[in-house]
Order: sequence, then structure tokens, then C-alpha cells
Amino acid sequence: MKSLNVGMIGGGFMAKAHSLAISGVNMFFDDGIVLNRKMIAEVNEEMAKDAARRFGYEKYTTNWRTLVEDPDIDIVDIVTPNNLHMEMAIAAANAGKHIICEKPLGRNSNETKKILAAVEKANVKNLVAFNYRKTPAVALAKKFIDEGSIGKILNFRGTYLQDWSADPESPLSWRFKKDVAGSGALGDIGTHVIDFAHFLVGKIDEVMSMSKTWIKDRPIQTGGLDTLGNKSAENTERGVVDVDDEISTLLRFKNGAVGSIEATRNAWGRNNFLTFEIHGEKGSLYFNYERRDELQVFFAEDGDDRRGFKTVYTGTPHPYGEGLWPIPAIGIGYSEVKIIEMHDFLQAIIQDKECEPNFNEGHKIAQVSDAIIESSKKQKWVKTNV
Ligand code: NAI
Ligand code: SOE
Repeated sequence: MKSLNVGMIGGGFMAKAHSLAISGVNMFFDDGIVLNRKMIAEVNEEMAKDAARRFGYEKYTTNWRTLVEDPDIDIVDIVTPNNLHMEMAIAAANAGKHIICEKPLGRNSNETKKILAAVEKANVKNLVAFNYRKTPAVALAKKFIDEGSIGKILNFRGTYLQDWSADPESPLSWRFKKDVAGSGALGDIGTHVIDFAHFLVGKIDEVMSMSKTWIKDRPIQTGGLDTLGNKSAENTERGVVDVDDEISTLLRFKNGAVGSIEATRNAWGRNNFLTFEIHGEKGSLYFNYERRDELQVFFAEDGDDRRGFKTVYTGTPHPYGEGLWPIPAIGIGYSEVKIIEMHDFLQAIIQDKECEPNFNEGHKIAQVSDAIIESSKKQKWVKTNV
């Protein structure tokens, strides 16, 4: 059986998710490629050693360039804060490695354009981790749309609402610093909704947006790893938040559909409230990641006497069902979504085809994000140029 060696850069939240997927993908999908967790990079000896032990890597380094340049490494998996994606991805492409990079691909479209040029020149497989589109219920929505079950799409309403940083005392981590994150709620969570919009409806042509920074300073977090809202007595000094907490945007799609996106991390009571509702000429679809086994569907042809949404629980007859659990509603989790993402990445290598979504799509999402920022400043409709 073919085997490939993975080098992971970063040892935080996403290193855990990606390492689980690397170790679990063959148990679900039996792709015929063994993935070896070869090397992991972190910022210092203690963190690198600890990450290697916890996530099961043979070796560790405190210099990510050592990992990228190692001839034994076939796949570079980038799970560091956003400001590092460009340098790492370009170095990995220049070294001829296949690349998985966490979202957003870069801090803005100037960066993503350079990353895209590097992978196109190197002709390596490239996947940007907008993983939520891999949820079977989302893939099922795409299938229904492609089959014409809801007809021509009129409207897309997408939200990503969280509350982990709604408390002004929750720490100022890298996610609240423009020089590291690029943007706030927009890049961190709004981009997942842009990905849904592009995946399910089509390219966004124009945006009209508002953005807000409600909490203007927070206690500075010590250490590079984001504790995602968890407070510490150590954090006393306050620092300025220079990114958005919230964005709302109207959309015009190239195919004539219209819609909206809301993203905020200040929505008390909402945890990972990533939703879409899509209205077509012949029906509607609704998805909420907090209930990710379910797709709510309404087909107009069902007749007046049975009008109302019904719930489809995803299982074996649905996308990716052949590899997942044999009974619907046993439960799709975040780990399964990441395993599906890894399976698709391996299939792109095996079949020598493009990954979905690839860096080209990651670049387009950055172009839409840039247009949202520009529109918020100018208070005008702005073209995305995608
Ligand atoms: P985190 O803060 O938990 O971990 C980042 C790690 O990178 C830290 O341990 C830090 O020490 C390490 N790091 C920083 N500089 C480094 C360097 N030069 N070399 C090696 N390691 C370095 O961050 P998290 O949540 O894992 O986020 C990482 C990326 O994943 C971000 O781009 C984020 O937007 C994305 N993300 C995506 C998610 C998704 O659902 N697709 C979920 C969460 C994060
Ligand atoms: C924090 O908002 C975060 O971890 C994002 O960075 C991820 O992209 C999202 O999927 C979950 O929330």
C-alpha cells in the first residue's frame, strides 16, 4: 500500500483535528494510502515535544523550514495563525509538497494571489480547509440543488453566530489582531459562509456591507495559542482590538440570486450557529451546523396539504454515507467532517484531480472578504472581481 508522510506546522486546536483525521481516515474510507504522522513543528522545544507526543508524530522541530525542506515529507499541513499561511504555503509549494492549509488562506487577497501563483507553478495538490461544506447534510443540499430539486435559486441567507468572545473580559488573542488575523469575525467565521454561498449558489458578484467592533479593548492573552474566550488571572493588561466583531452584508450573485451573510462572535446564546437557508423557485433548504445530521427540506411539488419543512437525517444513502456510520443520526461530529476533508484530499492525489475547495477558491473567498471590508468603509456596493 502506498504511504505518504505528513508534516504538520502548528500544534493547537486545528493540529488536534487534522491529526485525528490523518489517523482515522483509513478506518472510515479505506483510500489505500497510509498517512504517517512524520514531523510536527511548534514555536519552542516544550510545545513541539508535547505536540509530537499528544498527536502521535515521530519527530518534532522548532523550525518549520526544516520540516518543509525535509525530503521525507510529502504533505505539509499548515495549522498556524493566518499571518503565517503565506510564507509557509509558498515555501511548501517551492519544495514540491502537497499542501493542506487552514482557512482563511491568507490575510487578504494580495497574499492569497501569491500563494495561488506558487501552487500553480509547482503543480502540487492544494486544499484550503473550509471543512463545513464536507458535512454530509451540506453535500446533500448541493446534490439537491444540482439535481434541480428546488429549481432556480432566488435567495441565500447565511449566518455564523458565536458567543465565545462576547464577554469584554475574554482575552485578546491573535484572532483580535489585524496584523496576525487579517480581519475579525469576517475572516475567522464569515469566510465559512462565503464558502457555502460559492459552493451552493455560485460566485458572489457584489456586496453591500456594514461592520462593527463592539468591544474595543480586551485583556491581553499571554502565549501564542488562542484559548478561545477562556479567561486567565494572568491577563490583566488591556490591548486594542483592531478587527471587526461583526459583519452584515447583502449579496448579489453572478447568476442573479440575491442574499445576505451575518457573522458575529458576540451573539450570546449562539455557539457554532452556522446556517444557511436557500429559497428556490421549487422549494427551500435549511441547514444549521448545531444540528449537523439534519437537512430541512421543502419541495413545492409535495402539495398544498403537506406544506412545511421536513427533516432528512443523513446516513448511508447520502454523500459520504458509504464510509460513515451505518445508522442515520448516530451522529456526525467535527472529527468526521475533518475525516471526510482528508478523504477528499487523498482522492485528489489518487485520481490526480483538483481538491475542493482548492487555493483558487480560497483566493476568491479572500477577494469577496476584501470587497466586504471596502464596502463597509465606503458604504457602497462593491464588486468582488471573482
Ligand atoms: P491555535 O492558537 O489553537 O494554534 C496555533 C498554533 O500555532 C499555536 O500552538 C502556536 O504556537 C503555533 N504556531 C505559531 N507560530 C508558529 C510557527 N512559526 N511554527 C510552528 N507553530 C507555530 O490556533 P487554531 O485554532 O488551531 O487555528 C489555526 C488556524 O486554523 C487558523 O488559521 C484558524 O483560522 C484555523 N481554524 C480553522 C477551523 C476550521 O473549522 N476550519 C477551526 C479553528 C481554526
Ligand atoms: C473560532 O471562531 C473558530 O475556531 C474559527 O476559527 C473556526 O474557523 C470555526 O470553524 C470555529 O470557530
